Amino acid sequence: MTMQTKIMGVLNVTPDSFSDGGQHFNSVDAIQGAQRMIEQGVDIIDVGGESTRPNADLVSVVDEIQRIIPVIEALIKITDTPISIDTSKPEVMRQAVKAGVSMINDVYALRADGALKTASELGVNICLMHMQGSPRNMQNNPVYNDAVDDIKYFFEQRIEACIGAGISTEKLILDPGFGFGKTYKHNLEILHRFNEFKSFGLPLLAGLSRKRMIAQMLNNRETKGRVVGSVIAAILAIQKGANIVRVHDVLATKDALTILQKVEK
Ligand code: YH5
Repeated sequence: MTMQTKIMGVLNVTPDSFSDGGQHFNSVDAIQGAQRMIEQGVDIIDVGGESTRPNADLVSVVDEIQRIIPVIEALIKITDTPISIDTSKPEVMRQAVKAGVSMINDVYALRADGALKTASELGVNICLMHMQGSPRNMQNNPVYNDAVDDIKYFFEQRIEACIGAGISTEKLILDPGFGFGKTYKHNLEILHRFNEFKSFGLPLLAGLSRKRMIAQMLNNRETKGRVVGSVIAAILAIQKGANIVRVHDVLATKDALTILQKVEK
């Protein structure tokens, strides 16, 4: 059960305010970061050019493509490690798949105009993440009837939309989207009941790494002190059925997973 668990490493390709040329130094850092993750045994590299943190600035399609495509092209040359693209924009999906990525990781779950059709045409794997609201407003009083049931209803709707667009369910991965339009209480409930998302028979992805809910569980620890909390949260999600964990700290998570697998076989 835990044998097939995969570690997805987060590779942010966002502007470096200290570099004058912007793009160049940025790509070098990103490629070095990816190389480090590869050495540490990452299974999937998740390349993202648009910050989806609350209140982050929106990035134009052109900017996002200019940021991520050179990095993807460089990675494809140096590794066979599967690469996913963290985007909601159809044109970015197209260019990224053309450059060699094998998975779309979409925090909007293909709700942007043209995204369903594009993803269907591209034929790659797709992670459908749940988010209530948009990154701009999602943390402003999120409300659910029952967070897990409401997210399951959302998954039903999105799976139906994908099937309607000609996407095979074999391509789909589901993710409840920790921190995306959820209070601390909602996030804890979703982790506690994570196994309920198994009912779809699809692979599950959990992204808990370094998120605020980890800090909140640890009495508002600063970002740098969230590694141990993030690793144990990833392991708990795996024990509750997560097949992929999206993490910043690949080596630490890999070590924890190795221990889990030795114990559970
Ligand atoms: C996710 O869960 N998350 S980007 C705030 C943080 C730390 C980390 C306040 N993309 C997910 O990682 N894709 C992101 O500290 C994602 N699932 C999937 N599939 C947000 C993030 C982060 C935000």
